[in-house]
Amino acid sequence: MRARGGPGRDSINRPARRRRTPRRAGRVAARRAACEHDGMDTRSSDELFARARLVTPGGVNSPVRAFGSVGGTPRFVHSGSGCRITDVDGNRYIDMVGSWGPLLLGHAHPRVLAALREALPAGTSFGAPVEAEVTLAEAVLARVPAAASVRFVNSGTEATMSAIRLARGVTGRDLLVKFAGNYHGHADSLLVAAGSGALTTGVPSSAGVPPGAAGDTLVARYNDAASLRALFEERGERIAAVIMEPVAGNMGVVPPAPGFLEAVRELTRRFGAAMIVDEVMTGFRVARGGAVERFHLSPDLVTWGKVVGGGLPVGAYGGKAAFMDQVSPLGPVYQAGTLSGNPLAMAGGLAMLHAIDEAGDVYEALEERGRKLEAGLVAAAAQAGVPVQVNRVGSMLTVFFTGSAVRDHEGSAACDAAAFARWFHGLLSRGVWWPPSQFESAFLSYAHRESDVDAVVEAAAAAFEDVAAGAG
Ligand code: KE4
Repeated sequence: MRARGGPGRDSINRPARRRRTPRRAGRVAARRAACEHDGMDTRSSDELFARARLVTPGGVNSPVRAFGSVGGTPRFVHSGSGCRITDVDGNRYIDMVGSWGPLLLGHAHPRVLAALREALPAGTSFGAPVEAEVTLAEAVLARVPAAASVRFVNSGTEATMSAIRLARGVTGRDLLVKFAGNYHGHADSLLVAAGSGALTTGVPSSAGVPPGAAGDTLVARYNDAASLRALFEERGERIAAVIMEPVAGNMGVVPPAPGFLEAVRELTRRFGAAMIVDEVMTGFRVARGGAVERFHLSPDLVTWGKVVGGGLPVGAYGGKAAFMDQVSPLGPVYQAGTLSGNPLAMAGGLAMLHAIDEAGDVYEALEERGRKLEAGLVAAAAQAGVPVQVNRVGSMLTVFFTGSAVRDHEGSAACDAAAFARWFHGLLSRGVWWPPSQFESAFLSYAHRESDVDAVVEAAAAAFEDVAAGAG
């Protein structure tokens, strides 16, 4: 790969510039054109992607990053600051992905970086308890009093798979219910009618998941309590738990219909099943106490990820003592992890939660800017004559390319993904990095100022015109 320094910095390996002859200039121009995407110089991203595909499946460490459903070459990021990221070719973008949710306060928040710098000299991992684990657990429980205790793991997937095992261990039952289009990570039993990347790759259930693992997972329709009731009436005595996204984000954003969350709680309570609220995406984002606070929920178990780690690898699960007191070493349900409670990750998460409190108006600001963004996008699409539905909860938002309301997985799957892809590239070419899939949530951060929202709307308006013109 040609060494290229970050933007505004000379790389120490940058080759001395050779004098350009007309013939050479022509070759350079041709090569540049071949390595331009969306009107940008993407040579270093292209070179890195070619290298990456030789050593990593698809060249990425998580499928959705590969731009599979929108086409084109994924950009390799050099750095982030606030609401902006810069790729390895020096192209700058307003970031609407936010690392898929962790960065509620934007990239490289000074409070988080300072906490990591302070923790680093003490060492990176001990495989023994440290104070930071206790302090972060106390901070989580202070925000979610519905949970009696919390166990830290290293990802959202670990959190949900552990919560499901716990529910099965405590109830003595096997069956799990999830909702079509909800994504809870890549554990075998959860890759059934899953959302997020599983939808993006068009593989709603993954290869390699044996029938025995998937067979105990039943699927209901999101926002359709009757479909859940039917499963309980048929097999309720065998259902260990219902796991759900309290605000769906992984089929695109789909808010819970009025009464839906309450219906899930009533049915699980009536049939003795655990209600697991998966707050990996919504936790500490849609309110200080997450969806549990915003929607006044009383779940048996909650899972967290993303924000709780401040951008470091942290997942967590917690809930009622009747469940959590059965987790090893207290009880018979086993779960463990070498790097669980890692001191650096704990420091990052704690700094994030403290910085949110210190800012004082994070949730009000996110609601206000989210409302402004939503209104701007709706008006821009209407102006271009492009039929869209914009679903939003706080700082989570999806632009669905459809003329119909999107209330469940079917509605989401019926969207015009090709039009979305054209819109995505229209935005990218204008310096806005939107999530590269119709089936994902975009994320505003506290670092997005009103002027940044205006800039996103301006670029989106032009991209809608591209879609209307069938360009791209
Ligand atoms: P992780 O294992 O990726 O940390 O968390 C899995 C998970 C669990 N539950 C919910 C509600 C989630 O949204 C996620 C992960 N979200 C995706 C974005 N839709 C992660 C991005 C990716 O897969 O690269």
